[in-house]
Amino acid sequence: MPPPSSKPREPIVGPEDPEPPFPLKLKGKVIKGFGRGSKELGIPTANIPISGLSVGGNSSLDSGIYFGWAGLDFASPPTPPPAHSAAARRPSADLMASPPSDDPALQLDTSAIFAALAREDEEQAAAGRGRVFPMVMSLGYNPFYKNTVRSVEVHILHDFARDFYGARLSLVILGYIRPEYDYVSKESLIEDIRTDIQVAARSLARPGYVRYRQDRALVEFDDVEDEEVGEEEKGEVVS
Ligand code: ADP
Ligand code: RBF
Ligand code: MG
Repeated sequence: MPPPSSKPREPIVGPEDPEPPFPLKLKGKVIKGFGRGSKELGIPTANIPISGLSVGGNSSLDSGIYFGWAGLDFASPPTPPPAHSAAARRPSADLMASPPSDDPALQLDTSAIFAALAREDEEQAAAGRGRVFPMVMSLGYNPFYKNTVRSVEVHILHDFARDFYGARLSLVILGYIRPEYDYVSKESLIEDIRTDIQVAARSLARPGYVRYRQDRALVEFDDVEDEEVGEEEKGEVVS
């Protein structure tokens, strides 16, 4: 599906409080993806096995772009950054700083809101538990790249010093942003993803959504399977 012709995007999506089917939950270990996120697009995405979708009975979830919270457990050893280190890129920080604008929705400094929330987590992080971050998630076939298997990819709105392949990731998905599109150019795909990051940040900064950061599922990882999955291609195909 092509994107609607250069229509301006809504700055915030969804109702004031998440409504069914949200919240949806999903967990998995961070695996190797297609190797494109950081290198080609400048936007790293932590891929988790698609089999994680069936855990909460979500295997029929529509493809598209979603937002919510991500709990990350670094208990598994972090891997050293590859040559094209994702950590060298900092797309989210720039995007969350509020740009000059007359629209009050666009003046929101979401990075300041999330920094304050993160400070509340410090004690928990020091105790060795996971930390919670805002996230935007792509579920689907990446029509621009014509993938043959469905994938789950999460961009976390935080600048990490290093990669975290093998870490356990727990998602609480709270809303839907848009369907996946095909694009005329890589640049227009990147532009839309950057807008998704801003839409996710603003949408999540509302009290009805911030509340879900307390969900225990985000910091409890004991139920994440210890399966070794090498590459995205090995993921289970869910149609
Ligand atoms: P792959 O194709 O293997 O998924 P990417 O280029 O998409 O590679 O980079 C993803 C990796 O980058 C993640 O697995 C993670 O280890 C790391 N990473 C660093 N910063 C982020 C971030 N903000 N969001 C998601 N992943 C990140
Ligand atoms: N790929 C597409 O082909 N079409 C899309 O509309 C699309 N939207 C995305 C939105 C977000 C927020 C993210 C993180 C990724 C999106 N992708 C999309 C996937 C992108 O092509 C993929 O992350 C890279 O190719 C790396 O696997
Ligand atoms: Mg990726």
